[in-house]
Amino acid sequence: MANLKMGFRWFGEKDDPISLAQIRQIPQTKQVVGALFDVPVGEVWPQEKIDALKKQVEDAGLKLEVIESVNIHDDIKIGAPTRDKYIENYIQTIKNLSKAGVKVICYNFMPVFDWLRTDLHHQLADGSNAMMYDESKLPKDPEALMAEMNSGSRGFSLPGWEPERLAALKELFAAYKDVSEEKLVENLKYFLDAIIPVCEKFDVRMAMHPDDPPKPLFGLPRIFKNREDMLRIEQLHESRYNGFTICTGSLGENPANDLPAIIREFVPKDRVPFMHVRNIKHVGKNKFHESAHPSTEGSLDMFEIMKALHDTDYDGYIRPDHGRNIWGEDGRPGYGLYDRALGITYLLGMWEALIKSNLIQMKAGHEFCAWPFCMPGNNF
Ligand code: DNO
Repeated sequence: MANLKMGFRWFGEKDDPISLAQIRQIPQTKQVVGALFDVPVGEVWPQEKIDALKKQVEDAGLKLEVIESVNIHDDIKIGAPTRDKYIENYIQTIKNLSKAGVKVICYNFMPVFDWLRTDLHHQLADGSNAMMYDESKLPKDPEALMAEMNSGSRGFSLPGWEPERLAALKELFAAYKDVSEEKLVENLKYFLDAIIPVCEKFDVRMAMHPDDPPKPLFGLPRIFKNREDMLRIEQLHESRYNGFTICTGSLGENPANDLPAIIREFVPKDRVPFMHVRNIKHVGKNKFHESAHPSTEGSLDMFEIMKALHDTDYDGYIRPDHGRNIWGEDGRPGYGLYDRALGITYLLGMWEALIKSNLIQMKAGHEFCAWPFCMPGNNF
């Protein structure tokens, strides 16, 4: 019987208005999905800093088993001659994280920009606000996009938008000039071939995050957009340590992506150590806003997503993803407390119903699984 490990993303004491004590009060949520945000991309994460974060999390009664993200230096994605040095650093970071008991590293392989939106505070009819993407409003000039993201963030750092890295945006774009989709895939393979044997030895699973939005933008290639891309990536290095974060919101931005089918295909292959589960609402072509988690509020069928996880005995890590800012909260775009906590309660409510209805069927039939041992957080 599947055993969900529910988590909550946290940006650290200095940079997150949400405290660990608050996270501790969200029912059934034991995992903090954390990171070191003050180590420049490409450098080794020092053991003492990792250990300090772990201690802080554990002192609050929580666990630190998933890191999101250890970002990848652009030289690795570009395939620059200096990449080996950065890969060595990455390997050392994997070893250090493993020593602290980390089991999963979420990462992405998107050139230049991580996720992007055209409005970080789109006003919804109910008075809350959420992030929005409207391709017709996407500036042609990446510098203009960067300025909009920065001003929209209202002083919060945005994950994957490191100002020091993006300061030289023109140079960065020039460095990617010859990086085609094929080249980017080759560079991912080079990276995976170097790190996955280390991950196997140190028992840390890599969980690649989809591109968000899942399409090429600004002439930059994107290589994790759909099921076909996942098939290609999993073959680059055959190992359960070369896995995916299935982010329902990111993949769901393309209505052609059938999320329950993707879950039903890749979870049984043991390639999914981490799930991001959130909803979005399509409001036009290439136009969506993020929404509250329930199916009624967006375009994704969240029950079918959870049912696919249940039916495939998913027992990995999971977290709610971007929520709205509600009840007067003016938090980091996508990462307020209240709406993500509501999201967790909704997801776990469905999970309980899925488990109990299955138990009733099993009891009526032959097998028996003693409730409540099958609920998240209960190892048995
Ligand atoms: C945005 C996040 C991404 C994600 C990375 C994973 O809010 O979904 O920044 O963490 O792409 O590497």
